[in-house]
Amino acid sequence: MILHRRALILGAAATLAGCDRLAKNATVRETLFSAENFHKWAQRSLMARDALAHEFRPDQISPFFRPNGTANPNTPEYKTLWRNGFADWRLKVGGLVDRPMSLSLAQLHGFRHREQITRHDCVEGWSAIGRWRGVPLKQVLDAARLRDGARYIVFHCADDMGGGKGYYESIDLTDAFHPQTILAFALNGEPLRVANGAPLRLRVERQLGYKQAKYLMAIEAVASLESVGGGKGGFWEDHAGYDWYAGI
Ligand SMILES: Nc1nc2c(c(=O)[nH]1)N[C@H]1C(S)=C(S)[C@@H](COP(=O)(O)O)O[C@H]1N2
Ligand SMILES: [Mo]
Repeated sequence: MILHRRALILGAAATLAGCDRLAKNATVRETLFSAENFHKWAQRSLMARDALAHEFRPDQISPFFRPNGTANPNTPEYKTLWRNGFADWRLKVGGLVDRPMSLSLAQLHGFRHREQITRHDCVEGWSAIGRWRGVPLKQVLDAARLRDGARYIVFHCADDMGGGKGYYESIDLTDAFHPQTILAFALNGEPLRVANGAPLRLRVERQLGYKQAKYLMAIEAVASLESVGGGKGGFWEDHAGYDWYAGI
């Protein structure tokens, strides 16, 4: 299903670019969905960036939301935060903003919430439907006042992916301000479990599983992705050549 939809997107891109045969080549495909080229392509294509992801009925919710990737960061810092029920956890909001912030969970709960029942699709070939509740990212960005030069939002996570470096991901402002893009603190009516990203994780519903950063510690507004990790905008983008734009 995912592959089929992605093939359709790819087909549309190829037609627009006028190079059907070339686009089937893996290198061209990677280049097409890198952060740099994605914008040019999206502008020329007919893709509606603001369309909503499908929302499901409560009876369609999966009985179990399978954890994937890191299921517990297990670092001394994270364990300390967890033991205290995340009372000392703070989400740092910084980079190209006029008002840097450090938000507690209680403060995040004070923003307007949104709830959505959506399907999570992992590239590894499994899906799960869950009811997410959280704060639209737009609200936090509006409170922090993005500066003119900001073009991407980067998410920094608590899990150590090797050498003390955490998982990280990024999205552009179109996705950052999308109504279904939320900083989620609850899944299926319960506070987020550690396995699913406690205390806070990103939901960016038009994209694949690896974009849904768990264990958020900081969000940063940047002008370019060059200085983020290896420069491709995300942990798996840098380490496994995954597309930066993982549209579904
Ligand atoms: N911090 C962090 N976020 C992450 C990952 C991870 O390993 N660390 N894995 C990603 C992948 S590949 C998927 S499919 C989803 C899994 O979310 P879940 O554990 O709630 O199922 O989280 C994504 N976000
Ligand atoms: Mo995934």
